Amino acid sequence: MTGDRKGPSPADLAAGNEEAEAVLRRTWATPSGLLAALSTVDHKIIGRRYIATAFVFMMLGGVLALAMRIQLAFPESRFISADRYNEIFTVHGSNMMFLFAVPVMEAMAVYLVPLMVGTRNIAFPRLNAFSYWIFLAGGLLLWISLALDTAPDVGWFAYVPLSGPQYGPGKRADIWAQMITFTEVSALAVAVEIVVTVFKLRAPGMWLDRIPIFVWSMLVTAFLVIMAMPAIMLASSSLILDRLVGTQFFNPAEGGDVLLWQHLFWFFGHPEVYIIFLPAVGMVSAMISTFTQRPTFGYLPLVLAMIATGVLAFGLWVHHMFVAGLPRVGSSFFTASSMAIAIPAGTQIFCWLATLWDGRPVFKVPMLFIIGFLITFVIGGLTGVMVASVPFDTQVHDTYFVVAHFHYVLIGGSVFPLIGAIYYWFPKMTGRMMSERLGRWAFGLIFIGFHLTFFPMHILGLQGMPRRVYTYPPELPWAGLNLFVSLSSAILAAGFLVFFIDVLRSFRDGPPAGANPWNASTLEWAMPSPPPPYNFRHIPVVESREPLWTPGETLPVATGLRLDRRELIVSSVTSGDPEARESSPADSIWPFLAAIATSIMLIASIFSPWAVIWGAIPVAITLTGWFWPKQTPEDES
Ligand code: HEM
Ligand SMILES: [Cu+2]
Repeated sequence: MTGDRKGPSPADLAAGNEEAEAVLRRTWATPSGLLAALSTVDHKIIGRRYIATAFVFMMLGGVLALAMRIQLAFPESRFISADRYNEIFTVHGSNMMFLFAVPVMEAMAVYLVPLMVGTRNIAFPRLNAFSYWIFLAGGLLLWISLALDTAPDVGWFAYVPLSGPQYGPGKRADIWAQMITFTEVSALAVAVEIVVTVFKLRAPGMWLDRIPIFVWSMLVTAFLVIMAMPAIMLASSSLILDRLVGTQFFNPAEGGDVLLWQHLFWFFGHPEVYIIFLPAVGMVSAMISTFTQRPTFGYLPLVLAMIATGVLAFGLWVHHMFVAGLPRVGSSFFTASSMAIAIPAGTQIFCWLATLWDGRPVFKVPMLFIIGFLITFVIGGLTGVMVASVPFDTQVHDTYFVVAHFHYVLIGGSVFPLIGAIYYWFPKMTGRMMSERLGRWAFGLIFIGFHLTFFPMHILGLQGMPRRVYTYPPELPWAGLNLFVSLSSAILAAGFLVFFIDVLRSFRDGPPAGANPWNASTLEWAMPSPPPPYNFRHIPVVESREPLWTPGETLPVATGLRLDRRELIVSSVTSGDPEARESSPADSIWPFLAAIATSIMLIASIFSPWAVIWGAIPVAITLTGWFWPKQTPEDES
């Protein structure tokens, strides 16, 4: 009841009363100041932070890549020692996969999904804050260990027995394994938030077949995270136990099994590729639709293809283990399923081409990156079909051919769409446009630099150059191409530099964007840019797949949510019909403190198993603070 209360009511807000809007703003806003910044649970602030942090890690990982390329430019180079090289490629790979690619996709979802489904905050906003801090702590752990020269040196898949107690002395492998725990806790938390946000917080009228394709892609991704990540956590925890308390999970001499590691790792590691790729599918669909001003062709086939990709992704992890000596029949099955994944991929590409064909594409910067994506990803897919065949894989296993292949897929399949997506959504996130001109430069340098860097690696691989070598003798015919590759990587780096400069510049000096600068169709463009703290003045009512393209009328809305407390509409899973109102938690410092307590426990348990026991005490205290009922309006329900 609001009638007996002083101050403006929801009806005043509907009538356009400014005081009512001010109350709503105050209810949702994060005050200024450090404590408030650490306490905020606004998904937009956390999402932006998350994206920025992931890009900082990407830049640092890129610096390591350049260091490797400097070392490999000439035979018998002495720039980096063998030991240090092992650390560098391990940190580069682990960082790119666990601290950049997966987190950045989830961070985009943290920012965009609540806006796209028409709600005021993500589900479980305090968990969301916690997941960011845990991610940050895990990233710092890895990078500080590199600075202290105790970084992991066993490769991003940390195979046992190399990473086991016998061959991996010191704390390097433990740091790797614990970094995994940090990033997986964070990834799982976000995945759960996304699933619940999409299922329960959709705007009235957003039936399942009106959900934007990007939101579908993040929903499928979230399920992949929930199913794949526990496998790697199991693996890394078993590894820590083997190393710290002398269990023998991976020691065949005591009844353990080395291959167990590979199965657990790749049961996660292959779906991981799709955890990175599926969000990109969603981004590409959104951008193609906007820049052709057409609904994406084939909504249903696209959604089904994403689900099929998600299911198939769990059926092909063994293609990473063809040379591990598994039974033949098994290998044939996994070859077939690896090739079958080309079917949903083909469906997606067909739908995009049909949309382009039907519309009049405008080639703004995001579209350039989509073209780069299509070309690069198709080449990576072709070499993927090649390495899925056992005889060919046996030949090129652990050579630079594989390094070329996976960079084509990872960078082509996700970094290109992602950079396009940053150009596309930057106006929404900051209220300012990025530069078309610098964007074209960035694209040109990145695209050309990328292909000149990675294409020759296929040839190096066929010439027999193994991966993970820190140098090579001058007699071998690898020197010329390696120098060429290293020089080209400078072009690639220059492209990323232009991109970063454009981002920093546009923050301050970019031209104002307005609410919907690209005339896009989905709900995130319905409010001013950047969005106000409460996202939507009134919760929109969705009547079609392209709510902003309905001609001639303003968006229908649902009114009546309270202004003086953080209320959301909770809707039914399938139809998006409103079912209840729920209040969304207020800002709180406890998720931050809980993340610190959890980090101390996880890091200390690298050194002593007892840390799990005493470290649980501060965790319990902070969680108690987090969940303590405070009788504020937000905690009433
Ligand atoms: C920015 C340009 C990049 C360059 C020049 C580059 C270069 C390299 C090089 C030289 C290696 C070592 C190969 C070896 O010795 O075996 C490597 C490994 C790797 N890179 Fe990149 N890379 C780049 C970006 C990325 C990105 C964006 C990702 C992921 C999203 C990525 C993922 C990996 C992985 C997983 C490894 C394997 C590490 C290992 O063997 O443990 N790289 N990269
Ligand atoms: Cu795979």
